[in-house]
This record gives sequence, C-alpha cells and structure tokens, in this order.
Amino acid sequence: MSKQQDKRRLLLEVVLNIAADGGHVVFLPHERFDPDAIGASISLAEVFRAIGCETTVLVDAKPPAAMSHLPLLNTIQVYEPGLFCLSYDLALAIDCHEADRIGARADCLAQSRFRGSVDHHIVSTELGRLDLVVPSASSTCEVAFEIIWDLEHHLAKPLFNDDIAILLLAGAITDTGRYSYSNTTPTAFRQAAFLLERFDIDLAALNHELFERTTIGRLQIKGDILSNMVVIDDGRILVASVTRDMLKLRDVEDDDLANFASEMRGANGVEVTMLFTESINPSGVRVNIRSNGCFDAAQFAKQFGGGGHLRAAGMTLQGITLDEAKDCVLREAKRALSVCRGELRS
Ligand SMILES: [Mn+2]
Repeated sequence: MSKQQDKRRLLLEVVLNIAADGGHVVFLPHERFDPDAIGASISLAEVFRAIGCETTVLVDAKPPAAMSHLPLLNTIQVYEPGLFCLSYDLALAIDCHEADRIGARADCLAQSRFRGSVDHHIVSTELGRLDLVVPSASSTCEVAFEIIWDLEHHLAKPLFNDDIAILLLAGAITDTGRYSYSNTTPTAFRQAAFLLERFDIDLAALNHELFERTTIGRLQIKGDILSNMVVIDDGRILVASVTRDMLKLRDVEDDDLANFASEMRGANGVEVTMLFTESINPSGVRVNIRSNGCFDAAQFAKQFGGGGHLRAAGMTLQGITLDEAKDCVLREAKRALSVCRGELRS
C-alpha cells in the first residue's frame, strides 16, 4: 500500500472515531481561497457531517462575487480575528499545509485536539501524521474525492451528491486550467467522468462561470496590464505590474489577477512570467509566477517565503514597494535562469 493510501486510511480512522462521538471538525481553506480550496472544504464538511461529525468551514473573508455561483456557500462561516476559537476535535488546513497560509485562523488549528491537512502543494516543511499532502494530485478536490470515495465504500452508503459534484469539479477545473495544465492527471479525468455519469451537471454553465464570465472593468484592466508588460532577459522573462491606482481606476478587486500571469506564459520564447501586485493587507507586493521549460516556480517562490507548484507559484513580500520587489525578485530570477537547463516535468 502506498504511503499516501496509508495516510488517507489514518485520517479516515480518526474521522470515523470523531464521527462516532459526534465530535467537531473544522476546515480551514487557505487565505484568499479559490474554488479548489473552498470546493474541497465544503465537500468534505458535507460528507463528514453526513457520517456523524459536527462540521464548520471557517474562512478568512466573505466569498468574492465571482464565486457566488458555487453551491452551499451559505454554510461557511467567516472568522473574526480576536474571537475565541472553539476547541475542535480535528482541524484540517485545506489546499495548504502550513499554518502561515491560514493567517489568524492558525490559532484554531493550534487549539484543536488533532490537526492535519488535505493538500496537493509541494511540501517544504515537516509533515504531521494527519497531513495528507499529495503533490501528484492536480487539485485538493482530487484528494477530497478519494477520501469521499473511500468513505462511501467503507460505509456502503452514498455520500457524493449534486452539490458536492459541482464543488469538486469546480476545484478540478480551476486547478487544471480546464484539464489543460501539465498537472492534469488521468485520475482527474476519471473522477470527472464518474461525477458526470452519476449527476446531472451543466458543465458548460460551470465553465462559463469559472472562466468566461467577466466584467467590463476586468477587461479594461487586462488591457492596462498587458499593454504595460516589460520584456527582460532577451524575452525569457515577461513582467507586469499592478498598482492600487490601476485597480481603483477600473474599480476592480485584485482577487484573481493571477490568471494574467498564466496568459502571459503563452508568449513565444518566454520561460517565466511574473505579475507584481501592490497589496494592502498585508501591505507589500504579491508576486504570481508562471513558468515553462527549466524554471521551477515552486522552488523559486520558496526562497521568498512563498510556495506552490512547478509551473505556478506565488509569494507575498511584506513591507516593500513595487520597485523594490521587482528589483530583488528579477535579479534572482535572472540568476536562476542563467543556471537552469533542460525541460522540467511535473
Ligand atoms: Mn489547489
């Protein structure tokens, strides 16, 4: 049996024990949650509740309007810093495995009887017994699917439902870029096929909500960002930046500008794209990195306290201006590119 299966089994054992006593499990998706983090959190919460646990999905902020099409968002709870955390029986970080990705809610993780995570990011810290981190999975929803699948078979009762199917697909579709990124696994396709066979899902509508629906302001800021891109290192690095004034001018939130870093990656000859966004909370600069060829985005982000995947990573540099951030990050990126060779594969 693989190590991952062992870990999944151990986590399930703990959950089944908690369910038997009607214990309480809290899910903590990473800050600035995305459809993968929230989809996996709500799906697992629904299923754990169906088998006898009390469950809470505790988020750092209200869901952005762009995600309002997802089901069951009314079941999540927004954490208010300073409020007392219940002493949960199990706290699970979702789509992350490090306490610093869940901000102030880390207190709730620390005070729980058991703590762990369900995640698919590259591991850079030591993992605990209940950290189920599967970097080969294309999304955390893919890992959540396996957990729910195991529980269905173990308990011989149906646990997937229409809402869960939509949530899991939303996470998988987002994190695989509609099943197109290099992280897309055969398992992701098999899971999608299973969900589409078993439930009546409007896939076109879901894709439209996740990828196509936009606003005039967002179209305008896309033009602003892309028309101000800077080409450096003979076209191997493509850089764009977003100031607070640019966001204000177009009346746009900075929730999902990261997509532009992915779009820029399509340019001929480009190996790394970086999008620098001025951020207020925390005050500093957020950097989204996308890569091709030999550049390991996760490894690069790690040295700045960030993380992610081989082809998509990010970090936030606190207490620094846009120009300072670009100076030091780009110097390091040029250096990394000057020594890297060949084609990395995830
Ligand atoms: Mn994810």
